[in-house]
Amino acid sequence: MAVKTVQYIFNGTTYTLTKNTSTGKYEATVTAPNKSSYSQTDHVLGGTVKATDEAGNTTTVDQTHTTLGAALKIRVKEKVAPVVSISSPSSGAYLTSTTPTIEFTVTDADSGVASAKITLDGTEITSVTKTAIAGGYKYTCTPTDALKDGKHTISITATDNDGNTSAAKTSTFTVDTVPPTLSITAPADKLITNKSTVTVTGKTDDITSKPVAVTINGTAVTVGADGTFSKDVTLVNGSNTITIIAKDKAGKTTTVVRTVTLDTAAPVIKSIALTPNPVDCGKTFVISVEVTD
Ligand SMILES: [Ca+2]
Ligand SMILES: [Ca+2]
Ligand SMILES: [Ca+2]
Repeated sequence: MAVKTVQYIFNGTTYTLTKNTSTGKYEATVTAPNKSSYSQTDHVLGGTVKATDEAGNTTTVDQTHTTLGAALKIRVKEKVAPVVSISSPSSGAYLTSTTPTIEFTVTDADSGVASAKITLDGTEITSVTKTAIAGGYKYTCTPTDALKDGKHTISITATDNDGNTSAAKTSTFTVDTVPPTLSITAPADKLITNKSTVTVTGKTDDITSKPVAVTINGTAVTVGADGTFSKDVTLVNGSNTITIIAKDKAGKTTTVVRTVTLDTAAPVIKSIALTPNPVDCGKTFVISVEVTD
């Protein structure tokens, strides 16, 4: 009556245990697999212990054993946090919507995504739609209340099924619902001039998303730090439409249109008549001139 061998079959490998002379128990040091046991039944890995005596009798116990089985079940946990990726709004984005769609994904290469938490300006959004993607989920939500103009920050953390929580992933974006201001100081609307160049001057500003970009008839002009701009526009004879558009970083625009008429042709004097002619001393006569332009 002597034990010959004690073996442990675990995760496809057979380990031969050695007797600890001080305790009398059979032992081996086993390296856990590199993969989480979360996907296994009850999230644990089983195993088999096989004892053989010198006479060749064998006793086998595995995880299904009524009394000893539970002791053979081991939970293997991975240590890699899930990966959070914010699809929108992207960091630095300028938005014109006060209820922008927020979309992000969470994936985990091993135990899988257990939960995700999103806060907007520090307040959790609890109504979130979740759809499965490869390795995790895509989450979609909108702000609980309409956002005010200005900067906002979303922050997302996620936890996997083995309890690993990601560092917070954040995105700071700007909501801007107000178009820029635009005032044109020159030319006056409906100006009539004989100069073939007119200087367009004005000033623009925006509360939320400066700098403002300005175009005149589609051509970008330089805008100073104080919002002023000045640009010569060449006129053609007749009516000229000058369209000035100011656009903030969110894409909100304000448009001003000036109509300027260029007239370089001098008037034509076609006829002159003095009536009566001759005229008596001290009496009146009428001068009548025919002029066209
Ligand atoms: Ca993980
Ligand atoms: Ca704006
Ligand atoms: Ca004329």
